[in-house]
Amino acid sequence: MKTRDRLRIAVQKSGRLADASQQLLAQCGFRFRQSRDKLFCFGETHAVDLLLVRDDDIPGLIAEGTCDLGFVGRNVLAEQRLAQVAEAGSSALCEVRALGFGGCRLAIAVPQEEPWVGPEQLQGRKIATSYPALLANYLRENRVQADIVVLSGSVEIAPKLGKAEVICDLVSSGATLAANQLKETAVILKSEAVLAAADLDFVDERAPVLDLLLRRLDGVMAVRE
Ligand code: PRT
Ligand code: ZN
Repeated sequence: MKTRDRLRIAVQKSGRLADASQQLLAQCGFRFRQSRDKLFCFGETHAVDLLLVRDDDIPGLIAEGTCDLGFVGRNVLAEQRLAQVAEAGSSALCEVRALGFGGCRLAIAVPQEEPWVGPEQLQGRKIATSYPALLANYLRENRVQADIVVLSGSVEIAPKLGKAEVICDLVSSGATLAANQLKETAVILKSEAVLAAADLDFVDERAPVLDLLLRRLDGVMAVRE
């Protein structure tokens, strides 16, 4: 097992979770100095450093041991966990805490004029998504066979482009679906930002820092509730 004397946390560099992640760490009393290239933050108050990355890279950085923890959407963590299980038979990735921001849901959306009776109406359809593993799981659980069309972005315009009739995408206000004449139906996953990790049985100096971080996070979350 690798040893290190500082805890390393992956956080989103820019995007929906970036500011709230850094604010939460600040509320926990952790202060950082950002490197000139803005990719690394050195912990000034505690032995905790941040790596600023794309959210999609966070589970992989944790799984390979480059980072010990990450602040990432449950949707990204769950998708990559399932992909690892499919590929390697198992995954050490796990959710340590829910963080109470970045709330959204991964949902099936159908054309507005189509009545929703249940998952069985997805049988034989083309469904566009950026979350193929989570969607495949949902379809399997509901004994439905459908054609998954994997898109890395702009999933909501797939029906207009004729790539799929139905989509499975993240929704928060619902405005994007409405603008594309789609409506939300089944929710596959309720998501929010989470603290992700793989192996937390540290035998080095990271152990006391992790304890402190978790205690402070729990304290901040309790006050926020
Ligand atoms: O650059 P990087 O890869 O790091 O960022 P990204 O562009 O992949 O992710 P980003 O910053 O958009 O989202 C990061 C995380 O925020 C997601 O993984 C979710 O956990 C969470 N989150 C919360 C959301 C939303 N709400 C959300 N509404 N992520 C995306 N959306 C998108 C959705 O895909 C759809 O296009 O917003 C649109 C729908 O929003 P409404 O309000 O119109 O319903
Ligand atoms: Zn991303």
